[in-house]
Amino acid sequence: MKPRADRAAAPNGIKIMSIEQFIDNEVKNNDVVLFMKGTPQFPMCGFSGQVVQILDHLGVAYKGLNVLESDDLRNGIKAYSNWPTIPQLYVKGEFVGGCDIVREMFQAGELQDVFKEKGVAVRQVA
Ligand SMILES: N[C@@H](CCC(=O)N[C@@H](CS)C(=O)NCC(=O)O)C(=O)O
Repeated sequence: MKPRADRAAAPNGIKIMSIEQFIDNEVKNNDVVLFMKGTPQFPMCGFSGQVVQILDHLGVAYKGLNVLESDDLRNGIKAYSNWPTIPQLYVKGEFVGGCDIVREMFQAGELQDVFKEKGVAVRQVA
């Protein structure tokens, strides 16, 4: 773990955001968030890449967060969701699932329904 010089230097009363708070902010302030390995432009794992392909195919705007950049984020999102693996898809603050769930929902047309029900714009409802 990196030394937390920022924490030591923080004046009294100023709280450094915990990883849980960071994740909470991200999933509540962005309609669609994908916790993934790599980036939407350059996925670093086939499972993350599959979810990227599905979201891109549907034309959904989403924020990708790369867990490979932070062990805190990698472990934090597993604890936050109580789900052991990456990728993890959140829609409007709710955990949808990992790669297998997202793929199966997409194939059944259920993922498209989730976006529709939650008012998230999709370019194409296949
Ligand atoms: N069956 C999983 C596949 C994803 C998976 O197995 N991810 C592994 C390898 S990328 C993982 O996150 N392992 C824990 C880790 O790397 O921190 C799903 O549906 O999402």
